[in-house]
Amino acid sequence: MARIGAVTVAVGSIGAAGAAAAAAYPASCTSNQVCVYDNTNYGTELGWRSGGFPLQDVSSGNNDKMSSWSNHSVLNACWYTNSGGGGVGLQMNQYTSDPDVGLVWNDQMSSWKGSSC
Ligand SMILES: [Ca+2]
Repeated sequence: MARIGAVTVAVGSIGAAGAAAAAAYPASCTSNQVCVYDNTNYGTELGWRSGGFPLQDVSSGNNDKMSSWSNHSVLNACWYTNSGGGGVGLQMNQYTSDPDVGLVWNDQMSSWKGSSC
């Protein structure tokens, strides 16, 4: 009896997590926008571009500050640790958000584009 109960709970948890991930855009990142934020959990919006935007450097004031992002567009996007698409490129998949890029990649974004890496 206890075993059956545990299985039921596990299935329910998977369903809830999947639904939350699919709808997890910050309110500030509306449809067709790719948005980047200072601090984790979409703390302060550094800026946004429409999906498919060309490669460009981050402004000097926003350089090396990004800690979270949201891609609310149909196209993949990419951010780079150096200007001009240099350094390491990290994908921001279509219809995906990341509330915390992690310690290794925190405060490194220097350029980005609205297409795959
Ligand atoms: Ca950088």
